[in-house]
Amino acid sequence: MSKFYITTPLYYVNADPHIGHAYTNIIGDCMARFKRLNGDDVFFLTGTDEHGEKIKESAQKSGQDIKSFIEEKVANFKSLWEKLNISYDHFIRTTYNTHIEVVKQAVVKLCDKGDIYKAKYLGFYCVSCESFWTEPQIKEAQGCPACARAVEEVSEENYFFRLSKYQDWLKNYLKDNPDFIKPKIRYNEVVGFLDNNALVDLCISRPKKRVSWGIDLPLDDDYVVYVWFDALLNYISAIGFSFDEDRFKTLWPADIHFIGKDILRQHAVFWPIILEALGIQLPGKIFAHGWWKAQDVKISKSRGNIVNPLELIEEVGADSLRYFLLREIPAGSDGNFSREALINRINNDLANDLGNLVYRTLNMAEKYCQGKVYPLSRQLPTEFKEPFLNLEEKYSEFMERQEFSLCLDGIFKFINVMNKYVENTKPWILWKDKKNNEIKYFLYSLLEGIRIAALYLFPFLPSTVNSIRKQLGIEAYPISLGDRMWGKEESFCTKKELPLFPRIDIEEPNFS
Ligand code: ME8
Repeated sequence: MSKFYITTPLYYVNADPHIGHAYTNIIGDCMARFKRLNGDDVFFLTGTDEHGEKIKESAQKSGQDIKSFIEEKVANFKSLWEKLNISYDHFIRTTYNTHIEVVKQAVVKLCDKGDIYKAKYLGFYCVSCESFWTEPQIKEAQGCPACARAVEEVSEENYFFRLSKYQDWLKNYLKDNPDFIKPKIRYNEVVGFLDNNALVDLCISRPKKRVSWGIDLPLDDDYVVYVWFDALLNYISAIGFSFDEDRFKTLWPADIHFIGKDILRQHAVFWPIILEALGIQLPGKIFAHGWWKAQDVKISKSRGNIVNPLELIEEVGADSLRYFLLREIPAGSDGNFSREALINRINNDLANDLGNLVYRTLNMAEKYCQGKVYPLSRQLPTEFKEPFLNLEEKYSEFMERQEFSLCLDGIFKFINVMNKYVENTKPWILWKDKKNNEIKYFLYSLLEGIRIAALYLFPFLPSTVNSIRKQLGIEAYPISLGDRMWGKEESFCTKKELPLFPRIDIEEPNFS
């Protein structure tokens, strides 16, 4: 059993979570469940980023004091994760004392090493992205290069971290570790950036007279720590860095940081350099997924085009939403969210293909065998061979590469071959001709196929799979990828329930 440490970004608590936040945590959860299914010892971290100007401004606008504003938002994130079945192991908040201490220690250590200095900062700041930008960057993008909003001109004394000192080291590290950033397009983006630009040292402080909501900078009472320098350190503070060394040694390095492509620079440039400067091993992989858009515009609170995951869960259920987000686009690409596409996926794949297969198989098991299926032979039907063996070979590979959509494609090919098997076998004729052994073999093959397809589907549709396992009468033993071989289950005692996915009317209110 090997450990596997997964992280998501820490979301800003300036607003309630939207579909984009849900997406990253669903991806993280899918990976966590796959790894657990595989027998690995998973530690899955998520949490909230609670300092900085943007949060203070939002609290002020809401008329609440900052602490109760944040508590309310944190509760909303946690409640969404519960509704979406996000199986995180720990929820880190950047306002935890343990985290604050780790941030302060990191600043002191880097300062002692000579990697921090004080200088005048002349440049631009985007409050929405909490990011510093140079004049040429602002001129070229005509606003914030990340979000296109107006930026503030800043002229202030600040503390800087010597990012530039590590540029060659990072370039070499990336050349030696081509799988460090995924997908490839994002790796190329970072390598290209480092080849064509000189890194500017990172400003790691904000004067208290401008930004008071943050961690006190241990070097100077007039400053707080810049929110990104604070937040990135969560990945080590959450697992005990400097205060629970045994735990830290067991879990670090993180095996995969899931992020959106909007925060690639912070994770693929700042973070590795901070770790290197602190003498800490680098994480295994940074996976930057694409954006959900609405009519080609990135979904975000400030653009006013958010899609509320709670309303969708209410209407279609958590598993259907998880399925759609993981199936509709490859994780590295952008995609447009539309209610029509969501409903079509649910009706076609989940209600028609999967739901029908399970329902009619259990129906037949009850009608022809009173739910008790004991076959004479447990041979894999010839028709199943191709999709079944393909999954056996490729499933783990797809999952390890975060190719969730391809993986689902393979599982649904198998499901559809089973649906065809029902149509081609014509069991009602076997029944009429009293071919009991053939009927048992036919039903066993379907139930065994459903059992194995459900195993593969577990990371994507956890509640649905639990229901399928109950209906197959196999819920008592723990689910494990080790049980995916054909013929493992000797017989089935089924307990049919209602169809898994009722069809949804396309004419409901539009959420996009
Ligand atoms: O950046 N499509 O927090 P944040 C897909 N606090 N994913 C999206 C998305 C969209 N339209 N919109 C947001 C921060 N996301 C920092 C992170 S980590 C140490 C600090 C997801 O609340 C995606 O994962 O702005 C993106 O990277 C993240 O939310 C940004 O969340």
